[in-house]
Amino acid sequence: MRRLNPFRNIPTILRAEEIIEFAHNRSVRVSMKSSLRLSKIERTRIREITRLQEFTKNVKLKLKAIVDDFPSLDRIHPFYLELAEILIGVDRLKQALGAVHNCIPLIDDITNRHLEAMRLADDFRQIKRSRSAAKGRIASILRATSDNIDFIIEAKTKLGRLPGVIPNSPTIVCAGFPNVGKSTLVRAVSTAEPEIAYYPFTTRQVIVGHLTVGNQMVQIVDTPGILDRPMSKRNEIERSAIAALKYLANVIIFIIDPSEACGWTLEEQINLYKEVRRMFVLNPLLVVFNKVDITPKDHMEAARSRIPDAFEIVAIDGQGVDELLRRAVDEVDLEPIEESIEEYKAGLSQRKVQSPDD
Ligand SMILES: Nc1nc2c(ncn2[C@@H]2O[C@H](COP(=O)(O)OP(=O)(O)OP(=O)(O)O)[C@@H](O)[C@H]2O)c(=O)[nH]1
Ligand SMILES: [Mg+2]
Repeated sequence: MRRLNPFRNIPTILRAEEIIEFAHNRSVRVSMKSSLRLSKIERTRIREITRLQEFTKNVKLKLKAIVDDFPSLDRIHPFYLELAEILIGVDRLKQALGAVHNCIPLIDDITNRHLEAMRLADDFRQIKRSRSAAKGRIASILRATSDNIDFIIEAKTKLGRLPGVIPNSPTIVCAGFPNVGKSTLVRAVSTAEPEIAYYPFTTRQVIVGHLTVGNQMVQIVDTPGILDRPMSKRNEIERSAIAALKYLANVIIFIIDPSEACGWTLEEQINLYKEVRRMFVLNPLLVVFNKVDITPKDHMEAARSRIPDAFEIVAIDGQGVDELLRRAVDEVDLEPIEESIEEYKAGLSQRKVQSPDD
């Protein structure tokens, strides 16, 4: 099954100075059979022209690789596009890729003009000066765009750390305030190994795990805690949790800690629950009271009176968890997934029919 983080396998990107050095090393290494019948100036001309061509070829190769190896932002899964927007800024990224791409015709132009001068020169020092001037000007172009290259490298590093999601796999997303036990639940039931700690904001990015419920393979997503505040005030970590809810969730498990050991009141948590409910009206959403093992009786009663149909679990020892997961899987609307499998199969057999090899 294909796991999909389109940014994970981008090959190494060289920085501006590294490209200059790489291309320079390649260009001075070109060896030529020198014919004794040629005059010194002609031998110099051929050697210097070849060196400049080799230098340009390698610079262009590396610049083209930066642009071509970067996943097309217009075609990636919306979850990754949104994360790219949150973590990097899609417009700035497109602008950086465009700027790198635009260096190529400038470099061609400089190379062609200097090659022409080298072909016409009648002094070997002049030929060498032209070659060196061309390399200098190309290096300046690269240095002028080094901020863009550095930005693309930073984007590759940040986005490469995102989890791989399996598209079309039924997906449960766990959300709630910080410190309520989201990671404890996800870690207990799936392959994911998020860090768990007694303080808030432990989970700082979306984490994906897998589990089987009955005979159904399910993806479960742990998210960073969200605070009850306006969207415009939310930081990039909270906004990545919202992106997971928006683009990955077939079912949302909203966890509330009625013991308030998490550090937030029941009231604050219920406000956030209501907001999430409003934002994702169409998603099935299961409310869960976690930490019922340490919740005082009066708190428990208060919580039950506010949300009577909430599940009650103890994520640290698994109490109530199986039932919760079974319900979550029941809530996943599997129909669209079956449809997309059928579509995929139909596409395959069509391609087979069309294939000239068959
Ligand atoms: N008593 C009790 N403690 C729990 C339970 N579930 C989680 N905890 C504790 O609550 C604390 C927070 O748990 P996490 O799983 O890290 O919480 P989180 O919601 O992922 O927190 P962030 O990543 O910061 O948003 C840890 O000390 C857990 O051991 C539970 O059912 N009972
Ligand atoms: Mg966590």
